Amino acid sequence: LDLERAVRRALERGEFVLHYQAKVDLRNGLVCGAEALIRWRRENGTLESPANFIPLAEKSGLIVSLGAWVIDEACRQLRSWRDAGWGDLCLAVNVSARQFFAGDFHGVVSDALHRHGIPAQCLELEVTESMLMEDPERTIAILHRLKQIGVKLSLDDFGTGYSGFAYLSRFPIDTLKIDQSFVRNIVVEPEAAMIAVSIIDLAHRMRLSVVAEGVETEAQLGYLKSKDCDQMQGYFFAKPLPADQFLGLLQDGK
Ligand code: G
Ligand code: G
Ligand code: MN
Ligand code: NA
Repeated sequence: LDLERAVRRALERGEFVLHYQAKVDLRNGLVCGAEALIRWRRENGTLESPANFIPLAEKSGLIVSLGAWVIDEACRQLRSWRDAGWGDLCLAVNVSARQFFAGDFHGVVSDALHRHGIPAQCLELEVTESMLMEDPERTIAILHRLKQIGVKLSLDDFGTGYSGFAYLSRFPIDTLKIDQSFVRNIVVEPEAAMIAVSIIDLAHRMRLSVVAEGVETEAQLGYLKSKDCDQMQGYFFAKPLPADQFLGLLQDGK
């Protein structure tokens, strides 16, 4: 309960920040976007990982306002990068179940886009399979409303959830993100490689794009490229960075 109060106060005081992890287009090696990941800059200067407060924010319902802040802040940041000449950049934000199913999620998304003048296709919402399977029919309706706005939708941590092919084909999504657990072992475990390759193949047959997460080595990168994976994210290229350092990364790659 103390932590809950602290999170609420931190939101009022503006102690949350977003870091940005590059997404790289594997065809040309260029940064095509980033995933926004929240951090809590505490009074004593330490950066708190979301693993330590997102679950609590979900339980208490604070995730609804915290999540709305994340979407607004990501759009604000994207506006400033677009103004600086980076018009092709896309930003992805993570969405949690309680936030997704809360009354006016659709309104939160469209308001943030309008407030900052961001084309909808530049914003991507990352949802997880397990979250969508809580109530598939309601989920499909919400996903369709979000698609009407024009935002991109991706399935995060793909391969670790429960959705069968029947539902997968009914979710109006754009992208599958191969879970880190497969990517980590991709060049050492035939099973992990087989799963990753199957996900790439499945995505392409469904006309979806596919992103590998957690790429840490050149060997993993080479393997994914040889299997026609579209994009990658991971420490091999860049860790999640504060906004100014992410901009530096963009400028260096120019
Ligand atoms: O970078 P990492 O330690 O940032 O993230 C840990 C976990 O927190 C991941 O599962 C990630 O998806 C989640 N996470 C990071 N930022 C957000 C956010 O803004 N909203 C939600 N719901 N989850 C987030
Ligand atoms: O659940 P989601 O996929 O959104 O969470 C992303 C998490 O993965 C964040 O905690 C992020 O910091 C972390 N991450 C990103 N790239 C790598 C990587 O190359 N290796 C590892 N171990 N973690 C990563
Ligand atoms: Mn994610
Ligand atoms: Na993931």
